[in-house]
Amino acid sequence: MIGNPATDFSVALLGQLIRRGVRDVVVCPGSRSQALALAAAAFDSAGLVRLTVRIDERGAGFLALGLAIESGLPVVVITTSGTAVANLHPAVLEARHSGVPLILLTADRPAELRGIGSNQTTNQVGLFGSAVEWIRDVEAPHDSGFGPDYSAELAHEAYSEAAGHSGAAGPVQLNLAFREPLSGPVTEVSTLTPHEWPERGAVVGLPIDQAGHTVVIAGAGAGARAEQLARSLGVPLLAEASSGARFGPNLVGAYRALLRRPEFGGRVRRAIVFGHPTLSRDIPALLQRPDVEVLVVSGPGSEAYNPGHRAASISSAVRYDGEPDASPAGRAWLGSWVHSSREILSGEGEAASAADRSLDDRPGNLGRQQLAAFRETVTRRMLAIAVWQATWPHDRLVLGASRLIRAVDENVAGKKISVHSNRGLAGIDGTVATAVGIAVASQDGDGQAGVTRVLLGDVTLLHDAGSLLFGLGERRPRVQVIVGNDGGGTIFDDLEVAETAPRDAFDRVLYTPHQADFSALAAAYGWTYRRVHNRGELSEALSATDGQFLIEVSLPR
Ligand SMILES: Cc1ncc(C[n+]2csc(CCOP(=O)(O)OP(=O)(O)O)c2C)c(N)n1
Ligand SMILES: [Mg+2]
Repeated sequence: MIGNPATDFSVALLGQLIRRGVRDVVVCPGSRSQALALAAAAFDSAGLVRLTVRIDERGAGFLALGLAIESGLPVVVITTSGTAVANLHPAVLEARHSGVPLILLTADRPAELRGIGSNQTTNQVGLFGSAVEWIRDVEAPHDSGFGPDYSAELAHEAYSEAAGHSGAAGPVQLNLAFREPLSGPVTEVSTLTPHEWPERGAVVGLPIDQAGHTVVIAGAGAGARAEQLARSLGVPLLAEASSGARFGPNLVGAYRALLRRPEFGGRVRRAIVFGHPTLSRDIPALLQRPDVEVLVVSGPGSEAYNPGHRAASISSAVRYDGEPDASPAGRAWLGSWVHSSREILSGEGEAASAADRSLDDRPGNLGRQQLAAFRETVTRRMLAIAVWQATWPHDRLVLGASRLIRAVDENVAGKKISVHSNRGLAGIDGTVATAVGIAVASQDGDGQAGVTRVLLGDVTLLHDAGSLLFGLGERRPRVQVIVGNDGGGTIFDDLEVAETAPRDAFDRVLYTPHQADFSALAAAYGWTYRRVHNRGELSEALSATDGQFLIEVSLPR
């Protein structure tokens, strides 16, 4: 029996993508893409894929990004034609720069309807420019069909290009033309035998013979391998908060302060850099010094981090087969960094644990000191540490761009938790959506998962307010959005321009003040809302981990 060509092709293509490893499909509504969307719904009903539906393609793109970050697998996004496609662009750029695999299925008009002013029709091929790794413009499926192998070939190429089997992982686009009738009944979706990918070749390591005055630096995307290398070498680990390596005995959390001191930063002679460090000026300054040898271990993105083009080598992995540096000089080098860092970071942690003890003791005898700690007004530093301390390995933490991620990076101690921040391009867009994607992917399954917390600024939340929306019937993961509200974008207050520009103009075009009512926003989207003023209220709010929770903390400008 011959069915509808659009639907038959959509079922075949999605089936082949699922067979190759796709587990998540994100759909945005539209007419031209209906065959793909209905096929995705059928695979979801059959339990062969996890479908998430969003009305806004910009948020949907970031949600897909979050799903892919958490699952490590390419995620399919389906949109209709026209501006819908362009709305994916911010997430596509972030995915490109941070090496996250996305497969965009963008529906389009067939050839005869392009370039003649048809409704909702633009040039979708090349729309993303160099931001997509790979693109195919596929003609509309027709009655005589594409032949049995065509969808398999397309799916195979798209999946392996996105997953980075022969280069960097990242976004790919299949621009798919559809001719009317745009869909028919989905007659059958069946279980497909999983495709076996060949083992990927072992990466050649870079030999590191001796450690002398070496540091390991971990930026975004570095992961646990940076921590492991620092430990094998017996050298200090300078790890950013969202590097995935902010833990272990060699951690130097207060790396910024120490890099500025001649007896620490001044004595570094070799730096091994993992991932993409973006949170301080001290690291790029170190890497550009002529007396520092720089070895770069490239991250998942397409561009290796190489400030000043000074890297002596860029490799995809480092292997060290020797023992940690146990010489007195080597141990003193490591010990002095770790010890001084712990000293710098210790103060706030003690105050927080005093307040936590007082929470546990209520309503019994609160010590005076504990009560005072409990009532202390929340500061940026306190907020950063409290959110970090409330987060455990089964939870997820997402940090928005701007001041709060820096407050976290400057103040938190080591802890082996999953922390993510979109540092590919450090946009303030899509933060809520990315976190919801991470929450959905981390909480589906064994029931062990905790809560996903998002710590962000007020402007960053307002930028992605639409992503607070869950349609009826969509999964509602446990999420806490914690917004530090200082009335606008205060990161710019630290720039030189804050001193030189006229105050009114500066405020209007950089600070961008607002009086948005976050409690009304939460109510509009069906989130629980709580405003907290002091440390005690904050720690109580952070421990309520069910449902969708918006916690607002007022911060001084
Ligand atoms: C998409 C995008 N637009 C603009 C910027 C520039 N930008 C960086 S931080 C910021 C303000 C953030 O304000 P808020 O979220 O309130 O954080 P705060 O600085 O106040 O802590 C802006 C506009 C950006 N990074 N990304
Ligand atoms: Mg702000």
